[in-house]
Amino acid sequence: MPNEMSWESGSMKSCSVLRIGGVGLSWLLMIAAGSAWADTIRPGYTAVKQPASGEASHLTILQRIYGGTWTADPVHTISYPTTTDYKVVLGSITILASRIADSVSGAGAVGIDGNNSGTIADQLWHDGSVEAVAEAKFAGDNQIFGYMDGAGPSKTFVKLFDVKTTSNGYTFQNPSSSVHAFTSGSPPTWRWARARSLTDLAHIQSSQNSDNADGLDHMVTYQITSSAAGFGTRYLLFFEDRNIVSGESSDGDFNDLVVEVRAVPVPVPGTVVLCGSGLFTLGLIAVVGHRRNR
Ligand SMILES: [Ca+2]
Ligand SMILES: [Ca+2]
Ligand SMILES: [Ca+2]
Repeated sequence: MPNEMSWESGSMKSCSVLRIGGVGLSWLLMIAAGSAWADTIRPGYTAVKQPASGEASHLTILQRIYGGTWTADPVHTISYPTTTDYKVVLGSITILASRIADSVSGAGAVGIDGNNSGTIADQLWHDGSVEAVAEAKFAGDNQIFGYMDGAGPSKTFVKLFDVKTTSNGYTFQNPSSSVHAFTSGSPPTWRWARARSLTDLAHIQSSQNSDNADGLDHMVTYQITSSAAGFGTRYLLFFEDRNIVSGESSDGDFNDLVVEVRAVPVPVPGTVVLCGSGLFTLGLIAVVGHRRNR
């Protein structure tokens, strides 16, 4: 990971809010970067590049999270660097990981509960109470997961949790997860975001391309669906934490931070919320030996 410098991790214990100023990049730079990660074979999607030696690919990460031996979905089988869907068959259970479009003109927001109609892109999200769980990290940089309310132009980053780990991989200290009820807007709308630190404004990137210092996509999304009872609809978010700007390069591997998000019932004060390995996943665990490491 030659362009992934180490970064001193801060210790943040509580939810923090930060307002981001303007990025001040030149118009020419934005134009040059606009197509840097676009998939030329599958228009509207961001191409994911092969990770550096020692880091896990999307295929490997899917297998680690959900179990089994995954294959590229024949409908969209194209080799790196590009956009690929995946699937696994585990006895009578099939799990599909289908990419959500990234940059489609006129696309709507993604419904966290999976109730989507028409064309959607992963830049904006809407509706509901959400559980977010860190699943993987392959980056030298510190990772903080959160969101920005609404569709902008405000870029107020709200932290949901620090991704607490001392090394690359799949093992995290608790609580590298969060349950949050979005309430801003009708319907509630937000952008997912990650940060290196709360003070490094250039490296707070959201799912909305225009929020980012290089104007590029920094999050690709798979919608995860399964025939397993109780699985519901989940989304796996894959972040790229470096910008394509003067003096900085990015490898475009989109595995620097991986977070699973899904709709959950609105939390009631005083109740215990079962995260990740709770009731929703019990059925699947029995079938695929689903491993959660946190
Ligand atoms: Ca995207
Ligand atoms: Ca990267
Ligand atoms: Ca990486």
